[in-house]
Amino acid sequence: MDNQAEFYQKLPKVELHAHLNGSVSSETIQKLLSRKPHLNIKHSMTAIGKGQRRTLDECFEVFKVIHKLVDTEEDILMVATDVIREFAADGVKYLELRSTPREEKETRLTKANYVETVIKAIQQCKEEDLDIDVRFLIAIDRRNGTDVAMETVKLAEQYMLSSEGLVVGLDLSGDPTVGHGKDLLPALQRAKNCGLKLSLHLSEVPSQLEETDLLLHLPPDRIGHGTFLHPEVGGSQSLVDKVVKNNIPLELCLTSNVKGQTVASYADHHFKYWYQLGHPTVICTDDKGVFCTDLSHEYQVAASTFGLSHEDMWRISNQAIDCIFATEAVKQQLKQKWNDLHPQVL
Ligand code: 6MZ
Repeated sequence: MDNQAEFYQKLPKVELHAHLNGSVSSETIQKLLSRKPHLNIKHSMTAIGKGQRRTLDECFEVFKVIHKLVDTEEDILMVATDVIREFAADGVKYLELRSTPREEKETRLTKANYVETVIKAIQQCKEEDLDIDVRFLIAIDRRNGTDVAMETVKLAEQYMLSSEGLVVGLDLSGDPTVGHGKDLLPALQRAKNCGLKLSLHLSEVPSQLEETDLLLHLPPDRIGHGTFLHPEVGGSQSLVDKVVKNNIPLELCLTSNVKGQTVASYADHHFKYWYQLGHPTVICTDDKGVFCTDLSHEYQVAASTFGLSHEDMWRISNQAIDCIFATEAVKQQLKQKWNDLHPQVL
């Protein structure tokens, strides 16, 4: 490992935008492939390697392949524990994992089993004494429409109350070109009213301005991507003003956006716009397995692309603590951890 890579690995980090099934490493994929050789799935179908790019549509096909490989409680438990251990090994001290509860008739997996298995994985990792605090955001896949969204919110509500603080919020994700946010508004409003925190994928693709404007009225607690919010890329000043006025942090995933071709190059990434504005942004991975990255690498790429120093990157990771969905007490513990680690890292 060179000096730079070592610095970013040691830097304590917060990961707030990680889709469970997009985060599966090649090592775990290998284990899944050997469990299900009959599916005839190749490694190249589950990840987008160095220098490769795909359209966003093609990325969503990759998730479908991974879902075929992860369809039992046993698979989910292995995938979730592996992903948590990998984030811990990469220096992530606080992680919010998000995942869409799935029902699989063939393996008799129910959505409740799905959620409980992810919770079990988080609890198992706690017992291993890993230096990482993990929470769970239950995800709505927008392509499944109004009724499923409401059902997902009810499930999230139930587990928010029974998971001892592990389920903290709700994510809205899925193919941004499918469906319209207005159909999901009642479910999202209900989630907000019952105390679930909301992280919504907004303006991940162009031409979603009306939907974004509508959903910003909730308002969400964080925004995923927000690639096309600002006027320089066809967004609008009024959207930016709403985000700034409500101080809504943005979760930014550089490699994901470049490989998924919604952003032309690292230098063109909207990180620059929001960072220069002094608005809270959190560097995240999105799908570390599919996009073959890790959070240390994302920090290193942001620093080298935008000429930021180690001190700047420390500040960015420290400020991410303010954007987490866990309680104020957890924030204070993390701030303390960062203070303790400061002399060893910088
Ligand atoms: C929107 C995304 C995404 O939920 O099965 N997902 N949604 N934009 C993205 N940008 C690339 N990346 C992942 O993890 C996979 C699911 O996360 C969402 C999609 O709904 C995908 O099916 P889970 O753990």
